[in-house]
Amino acid sequence: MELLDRLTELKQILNQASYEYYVLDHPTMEDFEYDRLMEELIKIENEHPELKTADSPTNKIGGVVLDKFEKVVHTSKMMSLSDAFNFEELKDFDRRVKKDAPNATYCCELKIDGLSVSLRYEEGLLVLAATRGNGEIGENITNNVKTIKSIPLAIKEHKTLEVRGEIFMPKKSFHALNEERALNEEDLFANCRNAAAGSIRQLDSKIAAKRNLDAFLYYLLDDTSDTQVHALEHMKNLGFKVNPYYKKCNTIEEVIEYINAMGELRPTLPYDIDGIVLKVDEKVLYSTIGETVKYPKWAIAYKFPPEEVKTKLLSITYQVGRSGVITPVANFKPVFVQGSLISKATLHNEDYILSKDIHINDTIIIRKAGDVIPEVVKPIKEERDQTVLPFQMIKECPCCHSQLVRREQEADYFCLNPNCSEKLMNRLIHFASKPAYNIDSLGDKLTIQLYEAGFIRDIADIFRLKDHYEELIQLQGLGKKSIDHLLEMIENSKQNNLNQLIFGLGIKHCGAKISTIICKRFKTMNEIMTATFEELAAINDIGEAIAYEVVEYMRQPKNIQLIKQLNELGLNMEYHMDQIQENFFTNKKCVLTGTLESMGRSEAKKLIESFGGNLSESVSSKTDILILGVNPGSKYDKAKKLGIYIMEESEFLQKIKE
Ligand code: 3BA
Repeated sequence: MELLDRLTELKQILNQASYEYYVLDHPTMEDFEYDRLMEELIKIENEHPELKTADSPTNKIGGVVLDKFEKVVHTSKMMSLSDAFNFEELKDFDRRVKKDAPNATYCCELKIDGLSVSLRYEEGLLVLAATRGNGEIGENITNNVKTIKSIPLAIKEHKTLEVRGEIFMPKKSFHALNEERALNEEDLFANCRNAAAGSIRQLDSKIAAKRNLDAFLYYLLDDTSDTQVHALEHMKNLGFKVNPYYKKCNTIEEVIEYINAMGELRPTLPYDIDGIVLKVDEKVLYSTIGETVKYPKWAIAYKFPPEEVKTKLLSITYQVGRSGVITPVANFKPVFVQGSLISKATLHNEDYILSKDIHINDTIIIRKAGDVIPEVVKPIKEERDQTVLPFQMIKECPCCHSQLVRREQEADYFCLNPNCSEKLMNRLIHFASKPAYNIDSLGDKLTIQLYEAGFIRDIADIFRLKDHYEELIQLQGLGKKSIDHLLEMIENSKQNNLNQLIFGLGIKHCGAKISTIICKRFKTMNEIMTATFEELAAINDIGEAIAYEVVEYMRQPKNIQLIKQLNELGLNMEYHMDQIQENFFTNKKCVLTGTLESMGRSEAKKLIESFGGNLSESVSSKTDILILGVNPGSKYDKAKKLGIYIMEESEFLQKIKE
């Protein structure tokens, strides 16, 4: 057989097998056979690279490495969806729709918790995949999208079309990925959505290929189907993966039934959904009902309320923070909430517990606030039995047993004993932590171990560890190699900048930002130690409370002693400015509105600050740049009115790199 014919045949067989496996979920070929044919194809393409085409299944393996993502202008704007958080808001939507279109019916779909993508096929071949971006401009992620097994590289009919849908990471793959990252001590992804977004943003498509992404499509541009249900069926026939749980509903009551049923189904699904999407089924009605600049008025997203789980409160324990603050913690029977096993949640303070009337042994309701931090919603009083005990705040420190103090106007109790062991230990943990002195390899666990073994009592002891080499090697679980590495990291850290040291000391009110401001003004430790209250309070952003705490700290003999020792141990005591790499954002006042697809707000803030810029909450005439995320709020309108420079996410990412 001619080489070209064999090549065409191989591609056809493999693409068909892949479609049956990944889209239809109905395997027709043995893995072994698939691998064998794939190998044959790879071999031919390697020998004749000019014969490799866009629809070749070898694209699924990845391999293209980019240095950044190009911008893509969408052929038609990618809208967003307005939200409904309860059935009342959903019924309001129904009333608005029915006013313009009394005969409308609905197509309900699951709302996949992933990221939107637009796919362009030309003459049947996948030529472009783009993120939503700001709706008008997205990023070219074609090479990564080509590695997604269920997305066809070629469709049966040689058509030119555009389809849109959602890329997601299945729950199983997400858990496996996080497990692997935990082993490598890499940061974990908070949820499937972030993991999918992080994977699609890999510049090396070989990495994206390993991430096991998947996609559902739900929107075909310029489609001539009369209804959304038919459009979904049409997409299925074209070879796209369409989520099977869509349903036609004639009334809003039926929609609510569907929502309840899907809420039940949700925990059993292999992927995350965060709600359902409700669309008017009859496409002729779209133009009558219309749209706003941001979203169509014929569709809405109903968001599920955060998952709430019942469990038993076993005990309330107390932590002593580095400032001596006492934090009560709820310890409950471990439960799964939104995909992770949790057994503890902060109870903040005495008033919080009393206001919720929480008793020990109560059945309580847990949920995740902002999707990550667990919180106790309330106790179920009806389920109380004889075993419950009313809560009473402790009066003594759980660690050193000294009398606790609650000052007037304050909600927290404090342990005032300067030698309280847990307090000292938490100071050391704070000092070594990433945002503070950032001693690589001296993590929480090791700090606790070294503290409990008596090697370190105060910060200066960390830098004296090298004098105890022989004893350290005897420590359980630490090899010679890791001790050598630890000591090297400690030595290296001595060159850290002064703001890290000031933050690490743990002076009240002196967070990372304030510490840097103080260092910028005074430049050396000596200057800071001798700064007066007036000089400190005169600095912009530094109030009297902070100034008082700094002076108070620097006045105490034991602190003066500590700093003197740190100086003798060779720690850098000067602030060097050259740390800041100047770029576009240096000295710029930025504001962010909406959500960025590529990073969280705090990450964006850190980035901007690392270049000497500033990210603040609200738009004013002093704002230089408004960074535009997804679903922008009123800040967007205000910035437009004030003529402030508006920067899309893609430009932001670009400028950050320059
Ligand atoms: N349907 C997300 N937008 C969706 C086409 C419209 C739409 C969504 C949807 C605008 C989901 C906004 C971003 C966008 C394509 C614009 C869905 C889902 N329908 N089932 C009505 O499952 N997350 N998102 N995507 N165009």
